[in-house]
Amino acid sequence: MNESIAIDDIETATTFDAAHEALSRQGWTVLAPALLEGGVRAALGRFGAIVPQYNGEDTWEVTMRPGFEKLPYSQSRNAIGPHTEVPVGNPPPHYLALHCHRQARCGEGHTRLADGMTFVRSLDAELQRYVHERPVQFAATLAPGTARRQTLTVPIIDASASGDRPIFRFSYNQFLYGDVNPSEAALSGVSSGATSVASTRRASASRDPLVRLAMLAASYFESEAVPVLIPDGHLMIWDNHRLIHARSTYSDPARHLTRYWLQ
Ligand SMILES: O=C(O)CCC(=O)C(=O)O
Ligand SMILES: [Fe+2]
Repeated sequence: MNESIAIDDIETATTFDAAHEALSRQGWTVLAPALLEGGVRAALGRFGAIVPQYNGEDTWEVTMRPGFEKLPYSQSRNAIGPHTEVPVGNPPPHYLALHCHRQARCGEGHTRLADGMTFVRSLDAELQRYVHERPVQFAATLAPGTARRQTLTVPIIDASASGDRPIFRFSYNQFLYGDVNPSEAALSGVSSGATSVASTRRASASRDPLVRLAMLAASYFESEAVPVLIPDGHLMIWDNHRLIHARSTYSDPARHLTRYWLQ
């Protein structure tokens, strides 16, 4: 196996000023290891306050764990469709960060990023109106297959948010399968109530705006998203109110990143 890792053609910030500039210009930045010498938490503190995640803790390990082999989940090696983090949050975490301990050596496992508003401008007028005006019920079980479910009903572009910019929310999983963290049953379109909604949606794919949005985002990501293979020891931060992210499938079981949420 090739132990070196090709750093994609991405700019890496070597000062905090450069990182802040990139974050406000393009919505994301990758911090070089030199900026993390005082600790990852201290570096993150320059961008926001770390807040707890679904597990109630400040950190979440993005690495393969048994039990999620068939799911589009952070602790699997599967691809994850275009989404924003915690769309049921009000507000969702403002920034997301991934600290890379070891990137996949298989040539895949890219974190992919695209600007939500730029994606929206690629849509036809009817869908643009839909994302601005129509309230959508976002729904997330805390982990696949568990019982606790949160919902929030807001337009995909929420202009009523308190900041100076709208908040963009998106979930390929939710729009196709009815939940941000779909169970295996929801993915295969059998059993539970939520699932019959999902299969009905897929059946009427051409008419359902959410299904169309999921499909259009997936193909938009193929051609337009920036694929970032965060190098070992680096930290990527992005604006979760503005960017959509996704992940490509990978095979290397040693890929390991730690995820943080900031407000
Ligand atoms: O594995 C990745 O690159 C990102 C996974 C993801 O979407 C997340 O942890 O929020
Ligand atoms: Fe994510």
